[in-house]
Amino acid sequence: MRTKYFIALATFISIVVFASFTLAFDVAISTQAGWWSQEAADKELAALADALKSKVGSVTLFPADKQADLATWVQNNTKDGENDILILAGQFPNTIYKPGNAQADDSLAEIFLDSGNTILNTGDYMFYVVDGGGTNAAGGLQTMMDIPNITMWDDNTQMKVTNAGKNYTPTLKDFQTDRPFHLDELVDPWKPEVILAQNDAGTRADPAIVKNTKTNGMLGIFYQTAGQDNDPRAAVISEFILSYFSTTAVKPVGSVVTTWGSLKGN
Ligand SMILES: [Ca+2]
Ligand SMILES: [Ca+2]
Ligand SMILES: [Ca+2]
Repeated sequence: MRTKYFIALATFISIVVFASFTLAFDVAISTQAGWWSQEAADKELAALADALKSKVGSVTLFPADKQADLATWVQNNTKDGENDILILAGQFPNTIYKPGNAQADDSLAEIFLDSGNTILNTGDYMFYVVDGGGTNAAGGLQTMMDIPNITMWDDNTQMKVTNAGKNYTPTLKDFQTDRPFHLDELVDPWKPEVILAQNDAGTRADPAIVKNTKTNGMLGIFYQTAGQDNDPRAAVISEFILSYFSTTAVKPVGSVVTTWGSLKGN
């Protein structure tokens, strides 16, 4: 009887632990770096994967020669009922968006976004660079968001950490960004979702997450900076994902407390 009791207890404890710490979404990381060194990206993004693995559904790293596999991941995670996260490192893989904005709507990447998933970017201007060239230029972000005039210019824009930044990402400190989100260029249904750091006027932000309030798709940037290999990307991005998504994600907890009570009663 005692053994049975302890097996049951251990099982319920592992259910509680699993339910509390595993978030029900998947993460893909494209490691092809733009505007920071590939060596730093490989190291930093492996550290990011380590910080996330076992805490989210799955984490998969896709180097530059695995972009066909990345496209398969994007397709498989587009309409699976989860808000999955694709992380880019400053370049836009040509397998999920036709270079030169040749498919201004309904690319795999845009369908993924418009199905309520999230894309984050670090390094160069979001969606601008393909295989080392500025093939998409500003049109990449504009066609992905369907906002004709949005841009991410302004080198050395001073960012000050917000209260949300202190709350979600304790590692984030004030810094200078080179490619911030222009919050004053957002057009409905896009709205600021979480602003972790911004300029004094509140018009430029990085890191920042914006949301399409019609589709629930989200875009986020973290350290869109030139040649700053030492920005603490792994720490800040993992802190954000594990804090923000753990408070918004639906957790599969069930009736653990009731079960525990009735188990004790026996
Ligand atoms: Ca998924
Ligand atoms: Ca999904
Ligand atoms: Ca579009």
